[in-house]
Amino acid sequence: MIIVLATANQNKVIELTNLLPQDIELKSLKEIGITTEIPETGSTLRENAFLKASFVKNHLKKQNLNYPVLSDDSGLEVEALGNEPGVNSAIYAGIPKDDQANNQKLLNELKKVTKRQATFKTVICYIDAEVHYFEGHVNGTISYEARGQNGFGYDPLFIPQGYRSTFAELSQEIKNSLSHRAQAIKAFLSYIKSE
Ligand code: ITT
Repeated sequence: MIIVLATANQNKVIELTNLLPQDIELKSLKEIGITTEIPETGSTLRENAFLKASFVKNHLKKQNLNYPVLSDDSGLEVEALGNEPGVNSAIYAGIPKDDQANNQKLLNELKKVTKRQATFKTVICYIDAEVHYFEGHVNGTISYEARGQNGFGYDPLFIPQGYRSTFAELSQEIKNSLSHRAQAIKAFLSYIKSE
């Protein structure tokens, strides 16, 4: 089985490759000839996940290719910030997206805040003959400073519930056993197996 991954984020590609079984062959956007950025103008993770997957599906149709497409839209919801940055997580500190600037902005916003609960969410949109959605989330807290070298994005700030370390301090294996993305992929895999 071949699936096209509708993401330009190399770190997501790495995680998804580790989370999906090896008998699924993954194709990147580059491999199918998409090199421009796909617009994410939706107001929810679900809408943006659909925009990315359907953009790629339409591109494939024009080439008479019928591969299924999988996209991932993720966001960090911080309780004390009214669930921001949420759907705007990628461009929290402005355009172009910059992980370090996003983390710095989040730390600044939470400078005097002790209530640091947050939830990381992923919505996967999978388009085969139909459109399917799979969701995952993980609860946690935001650390007081960036810690760790692993992962990407907000990983240096996100401490999953039950741990003292940030995702960036934990191994990829541990992150992949409990992350928002892992939960969403688990739901996706049970759909694939039922097919
Ligand atoms: P694509 O849209 O091309 O898939 P993106 O990086 O724009 O890539 P999102 O819109 O889903 O993806 O990104 C939301 C933001 O959340 C972005 O800043 C990511 O770096 C960050 N992010 C996503 N998944 C994450 C994870 O597992 N750990 C930490 N940060 C993550």
